[in-house]
Parts: sequence; structure tokens; C-alpha cells
Amino acid sequence: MSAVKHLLWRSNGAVETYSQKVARLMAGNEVFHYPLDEPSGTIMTNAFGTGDGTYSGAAAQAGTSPTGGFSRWFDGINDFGDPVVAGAWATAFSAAEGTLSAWGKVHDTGVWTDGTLRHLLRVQNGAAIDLLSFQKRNTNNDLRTQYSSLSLGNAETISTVSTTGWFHLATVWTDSGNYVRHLIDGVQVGSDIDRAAAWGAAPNGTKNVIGAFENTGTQSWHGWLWGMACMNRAASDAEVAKLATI
Ligand SMILES: [Ca+2]
Repeated sequence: MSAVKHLLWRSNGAVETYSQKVARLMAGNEVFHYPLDEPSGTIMTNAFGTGDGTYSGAAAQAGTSPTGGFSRWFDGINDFGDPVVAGAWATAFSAAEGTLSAWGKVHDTGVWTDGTLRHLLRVQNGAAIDLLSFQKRNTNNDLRTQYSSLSLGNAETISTVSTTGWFHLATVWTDSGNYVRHLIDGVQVGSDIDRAAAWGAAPNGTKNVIGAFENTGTQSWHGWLWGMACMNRAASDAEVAKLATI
């Protein structure tokens, strides 16, 4: 019998959903939060309440999320979720201080060797130089986590990944702390890189997308996505570990 555990235990004995944990950890620093756990429909709810997005494809699937609830299934061909980049996306997002958190799972092991670029999440401004991305590269088993700014260049890591289970990705950037840090399943990948800086503009345009490279569906994810959130504060490693824990 499979265990369904929509509620998570806290160290103080209380229980909460994963979405409630994200809301608690990011309180006061909210940018966006797409749980991707709607049971049906094409509305991609922003739990931070600054404008919902729209799914194109990306069907709801019961019993698939890391907690046994709904997640969204991307079939690898033109599926994506298109956020409305407004409200906090434009005003609260900080290229100087922030944290990006997301969960992904491939359809099967063959996705890691399918020779195709596939995106989990992308945040970018129209200049196409300042960006954040989580993507599977067209090189076998390569997973790229990337923070890039015009003034400081590219801060990225390439990880060798072959899991067919859920994995968690996080990027933490801080100008005041002088680093960009990438973590998989709560563990830092490589060394701290460069530092963060102001972007030329706030996120805008067609390349702010979940599950694809842009809002035409190119380079679509093939598998499941869930629990994507961003705040305008650099999370500590302990906080990222909590985001990466079910
Ligand atoms: Ca499709």
C-alpha cells in the first residue's frame, strides 16, 4: 500500500502542507509561488497571489507529487506553464538577493540521454542576458543551474544526474554576501560563484516560463514538475534543506 502524505511533520510537532512550508519560509519576501498542484484545469495558480498563469498542455495527474498529491505532467512536446509577469514578479523580484526553488522528475531514464534541451524553469528579462534557468542539456545526464547577469557574466553549474525520482533544485544569489550558490537536493554543487548584481530590467517578456524555454513551448520538459517558488532573500543552506525535504 502506498503512503499518501500530503501533510508534513514539523520539528515542533505541528503539521503543514508543502505549500504552507514554502509560504512560511518565504513570508515577507514573496515573489512567486506556483505549487503546480491543481487537480484540473488550465489556471496555474500563484499561491503568493500576484497573478495566476496559464497551462498549455501540462495535464494534472493525481498521486504523482513528492507528497502523493497532484503534480503537472509535461509530455515533452510544447507543454508549458506561462506565468503572468506582473505584481511581485516585476516589483518584488530582486536580481541582487534571492532564492529560486523547484522540483522536477523525468518521464523515464531515457530523458537524460534524449539529446534534447529541456527546461524546468526560466526567469529572464527582455534583454535576454540577465536570467535564471534550470535546464537539462542536450549532453547526456547534464543538468544546468544558471544565474547570469550582464554586468558579471554567467554563474552556472553542470551536474551529472540520472535519477528517475523527484529531485529538488535551488539557486541562491546574494550581492551583499557576494555569491551565487546552486544546490541539488539541498546539497551545494561546486563552489560559490561570482556574485549577484542588479539586472538591466525586471523579469519581463516571453522567456519567463515553467517547463519550457519560452512561451511557445520550445525545449519542453518531459516528466513532472511541482512546487516552484521564488523570494527576494538569499535562503540559508538550512532553509534550502527544508525546501528540499518532504
Ligand atoms: Ca504536448
